[in-house]
Amino acid sequence: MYSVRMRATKDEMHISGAERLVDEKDVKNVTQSMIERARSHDRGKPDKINISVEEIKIPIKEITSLPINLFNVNSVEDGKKAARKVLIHIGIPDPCIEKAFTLLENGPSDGENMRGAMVMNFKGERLEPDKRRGIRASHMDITPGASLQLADALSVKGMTLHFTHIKEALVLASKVASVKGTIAELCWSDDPFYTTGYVASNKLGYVRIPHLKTEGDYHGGRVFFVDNVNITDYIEEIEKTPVLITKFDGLGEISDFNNIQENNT
Ligand code: WAQ
Ligand code: MG
Repeated sequence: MYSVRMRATKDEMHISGAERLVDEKDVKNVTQSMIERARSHDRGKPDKINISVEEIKIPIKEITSLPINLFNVNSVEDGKKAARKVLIHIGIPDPCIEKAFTLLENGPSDGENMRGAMVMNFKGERLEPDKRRGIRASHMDITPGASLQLADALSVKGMTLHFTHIKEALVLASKVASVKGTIAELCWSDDPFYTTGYVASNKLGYVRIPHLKTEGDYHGGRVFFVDNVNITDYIEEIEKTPVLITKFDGLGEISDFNNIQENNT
């Protein structure tokens, strides 16, 4: 298997990125479609596209995805409240939640977005060594079979339009949740026209929240909330261990937060 990764920039500013784990025979097609995708992104046309193709020489960890739970809200205010409630339910301390929101809302890297994620412990300390770059979850993908299960579930809900976004975020969140020490993740897009975000955890799955920022806002990012980690080992596993999702764990809805179903897998 090969890890194929793409990163597109304009004037050294991040525009888009993508990655796959594929058989040798698929490397050519996948690189080509990544280049096409990089050149038609909402954030603008890149002036540089990097593609890396790397043979994977260590065993690939196979996992089941997190289940998706739709938490439907109608405003950014309600969306943020929902995300806070979910994080509290998972056990993230309040001051950490406040700090995470403030950082993501204002751009965690001197007002700019980071390329990667912040890592925050339960004292609210940021553990990522490079505060501009953050840490990058990488070397992960989903099998065609599991991807089809996801596509079917989304189509039942009339959400096919969001398939690609959801798939990529679910793959990342499932890998991150599978790494020892991760308690939760908070994310929303840096894409100004994509307002959906999520709170992911082994406890409650991938809780998808349609409004975490207002349209036109180009701020976005990720926070991995961790407890009891050796940061060097943690980063190594998030960035380098190959993970393949072989099964999709289903799609549910949260209508009443007080009756929220815990994920016991
Ligand atoms: N590892 C860690 N952090 C990353 C990575 C990565 N591989 N890729 C992106 N980030 C960080 C970085 O700070 C970006 O600015 C931020 O996350 C957002 O990235 O409909 O599209 O690719 O259910 O814009 C979530 C909702 C969409 C999907 C998330 O993120 C849905 C999204 P984006
Ligand atoms: Mg983006």
